[in-house]
Amino acid sequence: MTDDLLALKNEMDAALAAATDLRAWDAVRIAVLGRNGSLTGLLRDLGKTPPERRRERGAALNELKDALTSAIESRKLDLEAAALDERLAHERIDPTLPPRPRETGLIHPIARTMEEIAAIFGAMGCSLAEGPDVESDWFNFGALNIPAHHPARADHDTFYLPAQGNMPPPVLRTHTSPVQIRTMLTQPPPIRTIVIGRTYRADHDATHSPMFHQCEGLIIDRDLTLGHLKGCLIDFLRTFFAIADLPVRFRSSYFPFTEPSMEVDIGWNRRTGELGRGDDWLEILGSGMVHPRVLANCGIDPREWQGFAWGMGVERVTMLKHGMSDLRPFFDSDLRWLRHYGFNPLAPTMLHEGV
Ligand code: 2U9
Repeated sequence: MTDDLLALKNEMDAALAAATDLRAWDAVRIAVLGRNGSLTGLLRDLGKTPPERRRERGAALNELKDALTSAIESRKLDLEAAALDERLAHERIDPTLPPRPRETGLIHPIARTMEEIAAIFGAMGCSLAEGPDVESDWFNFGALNIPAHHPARADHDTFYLPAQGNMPPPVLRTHTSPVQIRTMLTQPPPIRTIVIGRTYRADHDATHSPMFHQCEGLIIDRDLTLGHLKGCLIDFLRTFFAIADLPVRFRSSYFPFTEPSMEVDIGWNRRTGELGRGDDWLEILGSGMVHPRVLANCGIDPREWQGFAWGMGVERVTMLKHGMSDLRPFFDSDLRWLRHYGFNPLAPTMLHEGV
């Protein structure tokens, strides 16, 4: 090896010995073998060597390159081993710590449905509103065009609370509609909102619970038509049940707070319970154009603004989606049932796919 190559070898050996961590080691490697490294430069200049000395010079350079490469690699192994020794010397295992518990928590089917409904209508631009469970007679009934003695009151199996003074007794809300009344009173239109929450009716059997959950939506805008209502609900139902061609039927109905009103059915097979196929129809939600008197009750001019609204039972759509026949286990806290029907919080769902 010529003097200049020997000098380079010595210089690099010294630099490698001085490099006491992997960062410094990498700097040496780049200074020698990198694109602008000293050895790379010498190899590049080989062409300038007189032809009679080129072969000898080339062989010497290759020999140097092999020596440098193996010195660099072996220094890396030493430094890695030293780093590991250093870490192990400081790491301690504490045998007194308890074992990590297995993650066993599951999402309740009602909670999962509420998340899914919120995600779907959220993607359509709806915000999520909340309100109190105890409501005045006016918010629960009067503002919704259900005055005292209206026959619709009899359908609600209302829980009344003790009256105060001359006021009508407060009630446990029989539907989530009073939250929409509150929203209209506090927000100027246009409005796109949904409410998902607890509601109460004095009724208890396999398909009714005195406390159940409703989801209601309210859209207020100019020039709204039944076509907007239909498109919105068809899109929702097909996404929620994950059936792209789910048959949806709108059937004329009556609610005091909407005019016209429609119940919404989906296609299914009554015998097998399969949704989306078969010649039978299953009622799934109620809907309609917001009654002009309800808008006026909230200070919204019905000549300028229209609204459409819908409502559905969260337990009912959950039972249909997952083939459950009894509603009572939702509230029994039976761990065997919860383990069977609960959802793994970490499993990917349509919510993670951005609906
Ligand atoms: C405002 C105006 C109108 C909400 C609506 C229904 C039709 C309906 C039932 C479905 C099953 C209740 O859980 S259930 O028993 N709901 O059929 N709900 S339209 O209409 C509104 C709401 C708020 C201000």
